[in-house]
Amino acid sequence: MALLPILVAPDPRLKTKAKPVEAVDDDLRKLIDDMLETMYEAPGIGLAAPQVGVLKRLLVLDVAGKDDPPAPMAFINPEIVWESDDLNVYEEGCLSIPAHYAEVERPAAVRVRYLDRDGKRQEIEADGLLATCLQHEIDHLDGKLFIDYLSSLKRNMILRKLKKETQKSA
Ligand code: GNR
Ligand code: NI
Repeated sequence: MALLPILVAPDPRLKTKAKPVEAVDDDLRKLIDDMLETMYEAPGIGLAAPQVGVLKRLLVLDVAGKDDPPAPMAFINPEIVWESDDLNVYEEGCLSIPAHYAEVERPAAVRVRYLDRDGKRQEIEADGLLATCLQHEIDHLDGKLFIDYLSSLKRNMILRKLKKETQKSA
């Protein structure tokens, strides 16, 4: 197991569309385990491969409550095959946009087709936090961040601050 460095915006890799996973093999399962370890350590409830610089269509998440046992999940080549007409607003954060939060409106429920860590085809219908998190992570695979849903004024304010902080730590 290993912790992976998490990219922070603005990084061009976070704006790049990721490529489908070709083979669900031991190397991919090692990446999944490293991503889960990185997500738990951060801590976060989800992590997409592009956030650790791997431009593949892969994400992990765990939306279990604090007092519930861990429920790690991995989604390979996920596709939204249905979304509800009714919408939900969540206050979102992102490990690649540290210390900034904003309300984002998304479909309240989604149906997602994906491969599991054994390469088996699966479908899941999600609502609540899981639906929001899945959409947030699948957006990462398409080079999209939650700040892309905000006004350009708010987005640019956040990006300017992040740039300044990156310069300080460089
Ligand atoms: O840890 C995270 N929390 C979160 C809260 C609301 C909506 C989405 C998320 S995902 C985020 C981790 C992350 O950046 N995943 O890409
Ligand atoms: Ni994120």
